Amino acid sequence: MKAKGFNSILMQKNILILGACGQIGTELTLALRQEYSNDQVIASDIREGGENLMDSGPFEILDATDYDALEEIVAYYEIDEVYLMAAMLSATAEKFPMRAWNLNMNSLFNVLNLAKDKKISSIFWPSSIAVFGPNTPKMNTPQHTIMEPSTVYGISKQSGERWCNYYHHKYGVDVRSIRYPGLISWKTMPGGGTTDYAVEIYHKALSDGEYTCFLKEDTNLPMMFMDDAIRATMAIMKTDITNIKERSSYNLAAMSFTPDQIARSIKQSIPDFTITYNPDFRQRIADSWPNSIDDTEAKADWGWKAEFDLEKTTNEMLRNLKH
Ligand code: AKB
Repeated sequence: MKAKGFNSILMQKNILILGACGQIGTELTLALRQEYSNDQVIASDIREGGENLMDSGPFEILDATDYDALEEIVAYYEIDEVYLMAAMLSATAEKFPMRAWNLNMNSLFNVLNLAKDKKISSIFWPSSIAVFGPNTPKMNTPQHTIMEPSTVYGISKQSGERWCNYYHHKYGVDVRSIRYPGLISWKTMPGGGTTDYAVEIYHKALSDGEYTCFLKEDTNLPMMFMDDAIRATMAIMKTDITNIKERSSYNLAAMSFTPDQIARSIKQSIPDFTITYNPDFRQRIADSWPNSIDDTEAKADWGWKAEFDLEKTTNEMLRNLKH
């Protein structure tokens, strides 16, 4: 086993990211490497990622559903904290329900059990607005309300939240979670989500000057720019344990918009940009989700505050993707 050396003397924590090559995982790894040190943040995924991720610190090929392999990496690097970012998202999960359930649930049980057995001390696990369903109040959806998700992904996220809550109360596991809205970023493409249109549209606006949207023009969904999502993730993990009152997952909000509104905001910079609509199976998923989220508890408990609205997001996306 690797000697911990100065790290343990200085009581610094070692961090493992599972699913580090995905849309959130990539940016989270880079941000954590800036916050801590490159050597303290171990990136892992079932495939290799971009150069920025691979070259800036340790990387391991690791399947989050393989408990033995995971346990070995945790022991080797003397991991304290795990961020479980590996998951199958809403649109892909509808096509492969059992694969989605197995990946989303087995990976979660693996990290929960590592913490239960005191092999790691804390976990971040992302939930989603997908925990809500057609019977949930759509506007300003509260923290505690009717959920009844109607998608495979949403069912796995709601179950995951119940298990996190259970492991915390039964075994004292320090697992913290956020219900992410749709995330908009320029460094890594999302994959297999219903909110992915809000990233694709910027790429297509710049490359083709037009975009065919797979959701209807008036589909209003909660969204967030990636910088806000990363800040929230790091804030919830850094806050004192006594501030965490929700052990299922926290509602989190920044903005809500429709495809028509995002297209209009792009037109401010690219006046010739055109959008057409060709809704597919993802429309039903989107229709089952809230229009906007009430994140009073995250604000009150650990000081959450969003910084990016639609205009700021559009400016950042177009500026960075232009290069
Ligand atoms: C998806 O669209 O599946 C995700 C999510 C809202 O969790 N972006």
